[in-house]
Amino acid sequence: MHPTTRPELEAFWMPFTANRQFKAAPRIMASAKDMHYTTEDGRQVLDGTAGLWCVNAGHGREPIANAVQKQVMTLDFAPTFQMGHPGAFELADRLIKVAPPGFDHVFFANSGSEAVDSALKIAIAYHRVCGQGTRQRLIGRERGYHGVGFGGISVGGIGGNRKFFGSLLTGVDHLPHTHNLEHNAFTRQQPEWGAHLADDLERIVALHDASNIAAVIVEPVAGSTGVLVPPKGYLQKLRKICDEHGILLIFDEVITGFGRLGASFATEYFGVMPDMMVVAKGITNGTVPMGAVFVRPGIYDAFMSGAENAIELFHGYTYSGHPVACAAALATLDIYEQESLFQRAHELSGYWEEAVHSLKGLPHVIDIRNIGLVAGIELAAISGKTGARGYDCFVRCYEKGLLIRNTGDIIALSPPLIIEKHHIDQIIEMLTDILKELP
Ligand code: PXG
Ligand code: PLP
Repeated sequence: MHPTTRPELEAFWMPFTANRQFKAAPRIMASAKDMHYTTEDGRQVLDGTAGLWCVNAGHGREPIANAVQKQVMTLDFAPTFQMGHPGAFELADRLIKVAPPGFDHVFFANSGSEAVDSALKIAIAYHRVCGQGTRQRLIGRERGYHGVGFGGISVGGIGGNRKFFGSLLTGVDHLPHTHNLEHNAFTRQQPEWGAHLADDLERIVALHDASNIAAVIVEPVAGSTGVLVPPKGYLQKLRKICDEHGILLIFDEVITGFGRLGASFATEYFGVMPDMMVVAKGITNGTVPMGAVFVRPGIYDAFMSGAENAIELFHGYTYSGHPVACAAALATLDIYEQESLFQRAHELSGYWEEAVHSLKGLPHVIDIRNIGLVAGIELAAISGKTGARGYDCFVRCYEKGLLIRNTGDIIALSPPLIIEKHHIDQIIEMLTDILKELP
């Protein structure tokens, strides 16, 4: 058993954490600035993951802190049900301008999970208000991560996130994932092989009939499951098949949004326009929780048809468009723009690619994938102990002064977009040393 050496840590039931193991040997961050965390025992840890893929402009940004402070003292809270406040309108308008052309309205939530559930509900309700109420089925993808709401885990494809939670939403089906080491190991950016996997959507449509399908939801680049870059032509095929059958296509850009790929959004990067785009994380630089759903013209309008005094969409959160989150988001968008951080990510992506691929040949490394300022490094699993090597690598990195993410035996790197080349070099040096000593 794990002795509790620090009883003050006991009450917090930690999310996605081995609680007993953690509480016996905690890793606790005390502060953060720019590219670094400082641990409670005063060590510097280089942030190779932008927190949890969210702190795209780096830590402790004063303009965001100032905007948050000012907002709390000006208007801490105002409902957005049947009333409003300036920030939510300003932010929605601003987001439409930041996003690739083609979206015209934004619905606010407080996390990626809530934004995903909002998008799925909007999709089903949209078909209903259009007189196609039989379109209720949702299609996700194996290995997909769409947060942890019942909607999100139902369309999600990570077994461990689903198996404890009963029968989930009914009427969900899944596309096959696109991960294939035999064909695509060590591919830089998009693999050549795998576009045909999108054709499986035709099989699913044949099985359920298009008249019963509301939407397809995918991460343009799957993040949480271990950085799976879409094969060339894959997203275009999904778009085409959805169009042919009147199915809405939802891109979950919770990770890929706000510059991660070296473009504003994956939608822009891949040149494929979904009907809805889900965002969170980088929208406020991780400072205050927020999520949002962008919709294409026609979706909002379809709801605006009944009596003028009737609520059109029976959905929303107490904190939808929270004033403090809106203030943080507006200040964050200013930083992205003033520092051209999406462009910066693009310019650094070549250096990043060379750097991460230099790990090829080191012990245990069976694949390296990259796009924008993201990389996935897949390690061979220890026989019978899947995930043990990845976790060991994570702990050793933390102890050496580098924060990485491990999903099983896959290491994900996604640094703040303010990263300098010398930080990239440091990440590679530390990882090289650790991979050499890793049993
Ligand atoms: N969609 C996607 C594509 C995500 O990556 C969510 C939805 C849910 O967002 P919230 O804000 O509800 O967590 C996410 C979140 C990891 C990791 O280690 C990834 C996420 C969250 C926590 C850890 O890869 N992604
Ligand atoms: N549970 C209860 C009892 C509530 O009154 C509310 C909101 O009023 C909720 C849950 C939902 O909370 P939220 O709007 O923050 O998602």
